[in-house]
Amino acid sequence: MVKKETNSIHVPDAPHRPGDEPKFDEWSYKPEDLELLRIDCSVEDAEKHANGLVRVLNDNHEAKGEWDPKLNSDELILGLEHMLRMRIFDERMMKMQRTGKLSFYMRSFGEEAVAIAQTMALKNEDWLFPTYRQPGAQFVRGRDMVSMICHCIGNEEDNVKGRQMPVHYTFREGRYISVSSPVGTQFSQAVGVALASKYKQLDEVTITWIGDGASAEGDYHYALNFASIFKAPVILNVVNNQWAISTHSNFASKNQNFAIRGIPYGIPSVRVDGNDFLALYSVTKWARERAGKDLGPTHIEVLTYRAGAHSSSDDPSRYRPKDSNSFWPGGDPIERLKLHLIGKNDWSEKLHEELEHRIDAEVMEAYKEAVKFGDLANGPYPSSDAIFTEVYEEPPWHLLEQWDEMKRWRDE
Ligand SMILES: Cc1ncc(C[n+]2csc(CCOP(=O)(O)OP(=O)(O)O)c2C)c(N)n1
Ligand SMILES: [Mg+2]
Repeated sequence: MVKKETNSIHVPDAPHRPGDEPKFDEWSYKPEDLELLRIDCSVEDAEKHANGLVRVLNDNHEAKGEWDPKLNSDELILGLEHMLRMRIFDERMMKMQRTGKLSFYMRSFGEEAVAIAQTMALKNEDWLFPTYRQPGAQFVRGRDMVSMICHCIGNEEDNVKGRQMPVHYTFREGRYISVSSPVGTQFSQAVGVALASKYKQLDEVTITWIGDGASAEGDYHYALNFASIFKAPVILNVVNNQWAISTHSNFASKNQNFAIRGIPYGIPSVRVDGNDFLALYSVTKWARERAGKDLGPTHIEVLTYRAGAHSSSDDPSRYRPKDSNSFWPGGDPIERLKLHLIGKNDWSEKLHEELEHRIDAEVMEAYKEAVKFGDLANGPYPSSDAIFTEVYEEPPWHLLEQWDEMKRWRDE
């Protein structure tokens, strides 16, 4: 066997590490750069949008360009309120986790606009296939905060009876499908549900999200292929927040533009500023209209930044510069929408502060209500029988055997 001199495998390194100045390319994209696409656009028509970045809010927080969805102030204030609710809820839940009241937690910090703007752009009968980074969609669909907290605690009122990790919500009434711990599985399931709606001739669209890291999995590619071939009414989002726990997005894709990966599959693809509420809303509404008119799937890269830790078990200061989020060219989604509204004289710092206080009280109230159904340290918890019930209509013999064994051990 003849060995070559250079046979090492190329392993990409992150662009910045602890102690470095965070390195982000400056954005030259302006809201006026990209025209509104026709809903029946060809894949080629969208190439410019996949290579560029759809924005509506400019650097002075004014809404500009053809993608401005022209939402009225009530709709914008509602969006701002949902985002603020998500952030305050997350902060409170993290404190609960740190004081031993929750076992684990994951925040949407810096990415609040994604699920909230995108879900607001849909119809209520549309199906949501989220990851753990889109719980905000539930606020849009009217989920009661007490039941969300009961799930995170895993107490007796947890609607999934402790079978899932915290933040892996299921909200049937809101068509918010169970979050899957094995990342990526939701992508191809979403395409299947979209095809079922089409087969049943229902005016229902499916939206799904996958992270930059998980988009390196096969599920992502199967989903795009199926969606394209069968013209599924589905909106396929890759949320590129630059990190998959401690792994930079350059590990998931050699090409750092994730949007254009939809083009060879024949799917119109767009890249959007994920911290721009208006741009996200607009692109999603456009994609919803395409799907609703049977024009097929849309693939969207949502360009954003994971401002906080991956989860309560993670310490990002070990692998990326501290406060790197403050260098992100897309800024903060809440601050940007707030300044936009203030600029239009529809909002003020005072109203903002009052809203923060009101939501903070709402979260505390909900937490106190939730622990009445059991806390992590003392229970009551869902019965251990729930491991065996409600999975199979008729549990198979080997599970019945295990169930008996568990009862013997438990009741001894
Ligand atoms: C199939 C699978 N592999 C690995 C993991 C462990 N894991 C959980 S989240 C995560 C990172 C996912 O990153 P990304 O897809 O970018 O989503 P983000 O957390 O950034 O929103 C990993 C590796 C998992 N849950 N499932
Ligand atoms: Mg990621």
